Amino acid sequence: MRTQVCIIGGGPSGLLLSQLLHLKGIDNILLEKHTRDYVLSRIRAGVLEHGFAALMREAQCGERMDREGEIHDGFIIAHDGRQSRVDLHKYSGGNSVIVYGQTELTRDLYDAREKSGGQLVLEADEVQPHDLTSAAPYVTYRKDGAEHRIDCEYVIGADGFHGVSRKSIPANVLREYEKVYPFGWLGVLSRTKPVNPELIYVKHERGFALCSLRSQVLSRYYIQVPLTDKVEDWSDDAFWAELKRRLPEEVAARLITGPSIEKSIAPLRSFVAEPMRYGNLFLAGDAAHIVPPTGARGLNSAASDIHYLYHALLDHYQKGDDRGLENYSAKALARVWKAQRFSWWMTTMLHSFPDSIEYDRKLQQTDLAYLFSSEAAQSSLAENYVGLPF
Ligand code: RFL
Ligand code: PHB
Repeated sequence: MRTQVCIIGGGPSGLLLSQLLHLKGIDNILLEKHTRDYVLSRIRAGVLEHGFAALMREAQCGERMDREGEIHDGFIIAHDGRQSRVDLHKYSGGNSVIVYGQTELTRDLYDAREKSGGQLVLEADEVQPHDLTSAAPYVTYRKDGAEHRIDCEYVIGADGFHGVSRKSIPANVLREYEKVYPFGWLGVLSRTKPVNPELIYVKHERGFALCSLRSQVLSRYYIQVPLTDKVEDWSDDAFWAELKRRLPEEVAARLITGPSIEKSIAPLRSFVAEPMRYGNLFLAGDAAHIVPPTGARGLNSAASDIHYLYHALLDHYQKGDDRGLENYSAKALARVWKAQRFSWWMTTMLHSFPDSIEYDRKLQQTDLAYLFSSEAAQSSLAENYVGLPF
């Protein structure tokens, strides 16, 4: 098989790029290790920045997002016995975010790719890129017991944190930066009415908690847990009881609980791999960088990579201009590091750290006191949360 662009990974990054390129007549094949149902079963992001939403519309996949997604103009931070509202709209110059689940967005992208006859290979095993620094790279994989080969011009590594793409960059070229946090988030999805119309981020001495939602009948809640905890340790009743202990009393009193329809623990990690290009391989999304979910930046950072990569490939194929491809890594990383900084700051301000000293806890309190006493500080939070410009 031969194509212009071979995309490894059928998560939101790979699918979005595949669809955008397809609409501009750039031939591409996407290889995904798992089934579509498996990819859709992973409950992840819920908050989309407007730049991401714009890309979904450009990909002609924004219709259901615009119909069913909820526009949020602000969120609450509960801390030190208070509930303080961050007015995103006011402090970001009229912007907002859209609450629309990654599962639904990924479903929309799969539907669009399938409707337009996109070349998707699902359950592709042993995917391996080759000859990445030559002008004729290729990707091999196994499917139904047979070996296949795709010759292409560019390989896009959009295969997430555990993918094969980043691992194909030689160790003497790749530089990795990593920070592992000493806790994880236990998340529960339940078919219940959300406790609040807006998200509530909770800083509590027992640990962080988050009340989020997918729709008016579907809630998503998280609590900070030690890394040693296992999902099996947490019955639904234990989860709800612990969440209630961390919520402000009047919020806990109106919390509607129900059986969990998904429950999982995600460890919190910050990670960046540099450079994001090696020869004709370009990394995008979680394949190159991870943030703790506190700032809702992960999927949104993936979207900015796709924005840069899409325009770079368009310039290459339509105008013969390679400057975008040459600058891709530096440009993407500049924005990636800002998302890293913001996510680290939100995480540090709102979580309980097992090894913190009294001094650290005073600084956390002061960070929040300063935030809600300063319009400049709230503007800084708001412009990062709604998404810095691409
Ligand atoms: P994905 O979604 O991991 O997709 C990668 C795909 O590649 C496939 N794959 C392979 N395919 C072929 N060959 C191989 N060798 C392969 N290895 C892997 C995988 O099967 C998969 O389908 O990466 P992508 O597309 O870059 O998307 C990134 C986002 O998924 C991620 O950043 C977000 O989910 C992060 N995140 C959030 N981001 C936000 O912007 N806002 C949020 O509110 C938000 N909340 C979250 C989150 C992530 C969470 N977890 C569980 C990590 C909440 C949580 C709890
Ligand atoms: C979610 O709804 O899953 C979610 C929302 C906001 C975050 C992280 C996760 O910061």
